[in-house]
Amino acid sequence: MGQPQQTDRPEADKPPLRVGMVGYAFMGTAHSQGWRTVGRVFDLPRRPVLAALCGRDATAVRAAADRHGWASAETDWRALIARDDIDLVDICTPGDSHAEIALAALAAGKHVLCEKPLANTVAEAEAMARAAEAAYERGQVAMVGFNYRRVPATALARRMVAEGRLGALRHVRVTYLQDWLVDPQFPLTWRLRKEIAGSGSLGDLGAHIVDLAQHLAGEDLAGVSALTETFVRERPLPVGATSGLSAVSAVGTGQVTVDDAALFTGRFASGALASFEATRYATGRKNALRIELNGEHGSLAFDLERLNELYYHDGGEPGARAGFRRILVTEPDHPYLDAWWPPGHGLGYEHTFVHQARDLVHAVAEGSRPEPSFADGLQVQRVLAAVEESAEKNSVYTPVAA
Ligand code: SOE
Repeated sequence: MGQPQQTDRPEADKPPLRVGMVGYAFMGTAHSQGWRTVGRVFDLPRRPVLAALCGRDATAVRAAADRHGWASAETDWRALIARDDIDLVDICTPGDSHAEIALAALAAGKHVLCEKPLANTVAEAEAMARAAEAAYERGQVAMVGFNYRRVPATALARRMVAEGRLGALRHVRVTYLQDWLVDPQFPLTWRLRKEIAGSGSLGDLGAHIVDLAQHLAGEDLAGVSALTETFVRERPLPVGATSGLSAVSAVGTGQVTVDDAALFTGRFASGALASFEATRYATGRKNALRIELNGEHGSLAFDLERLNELYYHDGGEPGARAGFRRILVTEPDHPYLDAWWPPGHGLGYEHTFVHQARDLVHAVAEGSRPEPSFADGLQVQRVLAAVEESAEKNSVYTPVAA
């Protein structure tokens, strides 16, 4: 990650970047925090303005706009996109509307930030990546919201891999464990419906770890072999609005149409092997994204539940002194941290959205290709599709002989 261009200009003199956001639930709240905070922490080349928030329910979207600091509210995303006082459209809706909104926004000349997974199908993601590439030629940028690239510790890990500190990679081991579906009475919210979410743990959590693994390894997966499972196939229907990962009580039941858990192995083009586990049934694990990379010269390990730390083993150390050591990732020369608190004071989950906004504002102002691009989102989508295909064929599953 390059250092930001310091402008030292008064905020008022900076050209505004007027953001219109669609969706205001969990991710919309997180992105709002990012947009609201970023210009106060980082010295940016443009000044983000929270211009308009969009959602279907007029009363609820107005209340959310007031709560999160958006200047106006819209109830139709087409009207939002048609506004000429919006420069960038931020899409925080479920996956079934990503492609339609992103394609319309790009066609209307807007920059776009789209939550992960990029789309619900490879065909949608291909259309989005094509449109983003054409829009880039016209000076627009499009980024997909894989926010875990922007934890300072994961950004540092990427830097260390790129510096060659691990040498040739042998293993990438990743898990993303949550437990909010353990209760079979948890209602059938949109995240459990294929027509809205595209897939279950795979698209929601698996997308993050596929992106992070490929990003840290610096290469793409060439193939996968997978098992998926839906443990609870019928759940109570939710009544009324759902928010975040919670929902209120229910009347009747409906079918779960997505995976509850996905386990897969993968092979990188270089020959490195990877393993992945994405589940919402890891009782006691709340948001445990863990990744370990083992290379010929060393290893790195990260755990999102201890996100200010990165563990590093330098294989060149004499055996008597060698071992994983903790790097407390809070120094000013660690990624993003020159703008934050003194060493040791630490950051959290929401700061990843501030960093995402920071990097996107720089890409817009500098006309650079933002990362992760829609092409990166498409590559993740292809991996997810390969996982589903492998799981359907049961190609990984060799029954143990009796
Ligand atoms: C729910 O599983 C969820 O909110 C994901 O949708 C997010 O992408 C992840 O960051 C946290 O968990």
